[in-house]
Amino acid sequence: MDQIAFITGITGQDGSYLAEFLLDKGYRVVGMTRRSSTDSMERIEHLQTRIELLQGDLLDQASLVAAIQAVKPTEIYNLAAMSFVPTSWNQPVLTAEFTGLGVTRMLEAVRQVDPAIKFYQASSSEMFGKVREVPQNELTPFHPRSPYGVAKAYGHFLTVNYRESYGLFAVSGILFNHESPRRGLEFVTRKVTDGVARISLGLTNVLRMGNLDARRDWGFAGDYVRAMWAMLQQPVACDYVVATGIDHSVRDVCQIAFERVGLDYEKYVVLDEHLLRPAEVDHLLGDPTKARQELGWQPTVSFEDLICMMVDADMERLRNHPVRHADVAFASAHS
Ligand code: NAP
Ligand code: F7E
Repeated sequence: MDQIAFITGITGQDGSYLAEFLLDKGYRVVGMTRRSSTDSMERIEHLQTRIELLQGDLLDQASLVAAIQAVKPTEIYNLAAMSFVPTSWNQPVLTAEFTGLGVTRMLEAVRQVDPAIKFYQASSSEMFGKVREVPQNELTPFHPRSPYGVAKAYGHFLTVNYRESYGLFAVSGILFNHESPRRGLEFVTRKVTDGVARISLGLTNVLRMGNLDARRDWGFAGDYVRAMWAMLQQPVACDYVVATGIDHSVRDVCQIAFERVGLDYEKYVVLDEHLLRPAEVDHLLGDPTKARQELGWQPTVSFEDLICMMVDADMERLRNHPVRHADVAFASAHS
């Protein structure tokens, strides 16, 4: 049978890498996009002749049912969400609608249209929040620390519940932070690599940052989409932690990124208290043993190589597209 993948959130970082990966595997790839007055196709422009796009919104049940009926997918990857943690405090209800209830709407649509469709839910290490143990694995209890984390925990349990209640092949991938040159400008790695490039090119001389001591387990997004696919190829549906098993601080990100262009981060990085969070997740470190053993999954890009890859890409972009400087300055001032 032909493999058909339906990806929500295809215009996002992970959606773009996943679409590339599945096209290379011979899938027909259909992505869901929401209506916008501006173009959000930047990350998938290079794939436009190879993928199909369909309009739909996680807030609109009928649009999800209609899309799944039209596409008849064999696999659904539910990547769409409001994914920026600080925004979830400013827009907690909308975050719950997109990131939490959106999962229910997708699962209900699957149940209604064809319960044989395999379903991947993009869950998050943010569910561990105030961690109960280090490192975190599939059995570690959750203690989310933001409306985003709470909404993701809801989506996770709902996915498990639909698997147990209705026998759906529904899996929850508990992914730790993963980054790339396509990462949104407001997330910390990309904010730093973009800021470093701007400082190196003489466009600014300061980088305002929040908590430099927070620690995360950062990997490369291109590696993580392989794990999503592998989960749907297992004989039995279950949940997996996907992580590198190595943690670093935000300070490490700064140090490596600035060193890449021959600069000392301490001369440019300034603490901005407005960037501290109402409740911080201090330390996330994943234990990817189950993914390694059952999925045969391993990361291929080291933390150092990831940050250097991102700095190099931002240097190249800002050298070649000076028109984007204004956008970048805006994003930095607001995240
Ligand atoms: P991202 O770059 O922020 O992309 C989010 C995607 O969701 C975009 O395509 C966005 O579309 C779409 N979207 C948002 N609201 C929508 C709605 N109401 N209806 C339809 N589409 C909507 O996120 P990402 O980094 O690729 O992450 C993918 C998923 O994995 C997310 O669910 C995220 O929460 C989760 N996750 C990410 C990480 C990570 O480290 N990256 C780790 C764990 C889990 P527009 O382009 O129109 O905005
Ligand atoms: O922050 C600290 C900040 O925004 C990482 C999302 O993909 O991963 C992501 O969530 C850390 C936090 O990612 C700044 O306080 C310091 O401790 O890059 P981030 P996140 O909140 O971990 C999880 C797994 C997801 O699921 C989410 O969707 O960095 N930090 N200074 C800063 N963070 C930002 N953004 N900006 C700063 O200036």
